[in-house]
Amino acid sequence: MQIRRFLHIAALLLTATIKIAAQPVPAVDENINALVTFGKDGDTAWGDDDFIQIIFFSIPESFQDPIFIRVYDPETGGAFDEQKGEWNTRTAFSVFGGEGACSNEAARRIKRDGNYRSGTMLATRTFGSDPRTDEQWFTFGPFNPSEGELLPEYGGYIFKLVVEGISGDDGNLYRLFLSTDGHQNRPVEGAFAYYFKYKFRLHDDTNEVSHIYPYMDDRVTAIKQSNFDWDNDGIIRIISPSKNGERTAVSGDDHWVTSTHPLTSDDINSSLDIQMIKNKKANIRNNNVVIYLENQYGELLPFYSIPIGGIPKYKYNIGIKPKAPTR
Ligand SMILES: [Ca+2]
Ligand SMILES: [Ca+2]
Ligand SMILES: [Ca+2]
Ligand SMILES: [Ca+2]
Repeated sequence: MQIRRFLHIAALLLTATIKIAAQPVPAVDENINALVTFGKDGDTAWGDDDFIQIIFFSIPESFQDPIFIRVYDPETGGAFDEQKGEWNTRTAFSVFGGEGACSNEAARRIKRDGNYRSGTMLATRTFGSDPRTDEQWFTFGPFNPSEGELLPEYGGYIFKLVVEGISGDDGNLYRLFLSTDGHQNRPVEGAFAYYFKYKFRLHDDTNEVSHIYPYMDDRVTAIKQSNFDWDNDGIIRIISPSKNGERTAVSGDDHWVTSTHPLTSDDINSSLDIQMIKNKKANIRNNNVVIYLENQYGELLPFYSIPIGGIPKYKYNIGIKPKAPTR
């Protein structure tokens, strides 16, 4: 990564994180109900393409107290989860730090066929169906921030949580929280999460709009978005300084679609607001989906739990035509 790009993102992160401490995943601004990972014998038509989810947490270098990674409803059974036949799913949650946790490219690829469990494993635990953790928080840690991988371009010390459905065919729904406390959710000031491929459950309520916030650095001239198993549930649109709701392609059942969207210089050095608006009439429930974004070089773009630079708004007034792309 170029130094200039680095410094820019670091500066923006700093600005964005002074006021906001946003460590729940899904994030508050995303308005997403839950993350989801199916057991590896799951049917991809239920919305998980590879039964693995990878989430990164970034802790500022200045933060020196222990941190905890907390998981809500880590088990698969009882409430909150998606049953197929008998509950028979086992999910491994593993926390990684140290060299290579994020810098190893295999951890940041769409295809999880390399060493995505790179770095040093700091903790791991496998959950089946378990009433003791049903609708309860389970805590990993404490971890010393310096056990993470120091990557200033990603904002500090990086921890990686790998969630793998190691057996069974049910859907494990869960939420995460990066905390300073092992018993309750207390945000780590200045920390945030990021992810390159995101798997989650859309709301059942058709009035809810979910969001993701990828950051556009100064190398991006176009984005290619890909989504999986959207079940044609409404529309996905892009809000940015130059885009007032440009629609992306939306997938149907059990397949990927992609669409490419050129950006203008107005969109650079800010986040996009990618909005997911459900079909009001179809009333699709239990809709699990996967989404990722690449730049024009095919490099994955992270989504951030804090919209870096704030939530973008279209900047032109009605009747004024956006200028043509200049890049
Ligand atoms: Ca089952
Ligand atoms: Ca449960
Ligand atoms: Ca669960
Ligand atoms: Ca789906």
